[in-house]
Amino acid sequence: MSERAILVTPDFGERERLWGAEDAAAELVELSRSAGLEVEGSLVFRQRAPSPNCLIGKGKAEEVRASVERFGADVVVLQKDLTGSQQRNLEDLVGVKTIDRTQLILDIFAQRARSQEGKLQVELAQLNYLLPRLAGKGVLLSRLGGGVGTRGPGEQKLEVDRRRIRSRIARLKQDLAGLQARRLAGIARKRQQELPLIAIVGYTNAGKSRLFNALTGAGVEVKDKLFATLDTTTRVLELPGNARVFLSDTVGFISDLPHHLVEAFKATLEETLHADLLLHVIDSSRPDLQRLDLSVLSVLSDLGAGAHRMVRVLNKADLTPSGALADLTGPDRWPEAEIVSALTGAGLERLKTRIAQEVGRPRRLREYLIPSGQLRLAGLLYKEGQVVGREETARGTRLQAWTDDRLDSIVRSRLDPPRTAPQRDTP
Ligand SMILES: Nc1nc2c(ncn2[C@@H]2O[C@H](COP(=O)(O)OP(=O)(O)OP(=O)(O)O)[C@@H](O)[C@H]2O)c(=O)[nH]1
Ligand SMILES: [Mg+2]
Repeated sequence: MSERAILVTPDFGERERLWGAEDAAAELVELSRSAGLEVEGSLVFRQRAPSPNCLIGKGKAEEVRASVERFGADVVVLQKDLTGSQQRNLEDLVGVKTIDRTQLILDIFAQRARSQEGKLQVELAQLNYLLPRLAGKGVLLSRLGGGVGTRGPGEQKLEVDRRRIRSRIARLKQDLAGLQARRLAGIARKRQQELPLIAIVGYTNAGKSRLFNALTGAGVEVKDKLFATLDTTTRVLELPGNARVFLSDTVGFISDLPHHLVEAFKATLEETLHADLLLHVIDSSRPDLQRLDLSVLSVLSDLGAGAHRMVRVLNKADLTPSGALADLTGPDRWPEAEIVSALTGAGLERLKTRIAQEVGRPRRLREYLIPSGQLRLAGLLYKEGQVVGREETARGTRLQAWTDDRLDSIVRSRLDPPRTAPQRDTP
């Protein structure tokens, strides 16, 4: 029987946050369902500041307890991360097991991990999460029974002291390094075949695997759940004009991805780091796609793939009104984006042609210093190249952009106009 959950999203009015409490709460519902929980209720409330003692404050905790009792809930899920002591205090106040968003995501990963590498990576992330939270004699570790938030590297394995956890972490890192070496050798072999490597990236549930299957005929699992895919799959993709490339599908990203997971899954994302081109799949039907786009870019830059060449692919076009699609590909949004539906197959031939063009016309990352009087050149770089960095300096705007040789020579020729005024000899 699945566990019943009450979800709690406190809103501390953080100004720098990318998303509002309602979006955060909606995503927590999706995450909870993906973890196999039955969501009985979701509480969202404003609060001036986090309470150091139990994060949401005693009064709110009482309200949560009332909901827990009304619905006979087994677990409370907090949208914000808890410290070890906040978690214990809150559990005392609400009367049931309490977990935070990071634990929930770790739990989904633990449920889904199939490959040996995936399992080791999840265990590593879980132990790294647990380690600083071990207070005194492992209250956290003494929990028994299955269910979300208690699944883990195995309860017996957790019944050990910090030192043993540390040595387990060291061991896991070693084993993973071995697997990673093999993975790198695999990538090197692909390189020898001299086929470009194209990696599909994007927010979880954007339709990456479905697109991958539609393009390559592979049978990667597709699910309307978050984090359906945890492993990387690579296939050869035939393109128009007899070109061939490697295409890979991999784990999806999410806003505020727990950094332990990013660290642990670096090896799985190795294909992404070595890719010649990223296909950034976006669910065009989501109203908050701008935020998701920024989240993906931020994870990519955390990984060190922030400057990769990228084509945005607006997927699920069958669900999106054509007016909205036209806005998305308007001049001030993503004019270079491809519109597709992995479900109906619309746009896939165009996408393949585009991939063939991109890999047939190699671009390099170059730097340009555009004087303030020549900003039209910056516009050209934005339009025809791909600008990945911008910095205002005293001498003008410094842009880092992917350009092919043709665009590069156009920009450079206009940047350094030959002096028209003849040099006068000094008398
Ligand atoms: N209507 C529609 N649904 C789609 C389309 N592409 C994917 N989906 C659905 O969206 C859901 C997620 O698809 P996946 O391919 O598993 O998404 P993903 O990006 O691989 O997700 P993760 O592996 O969880 O990161 C599934 O229910 C798909 O059937 C599309 O073009 N149109
Ligand atoms: Mg997938």
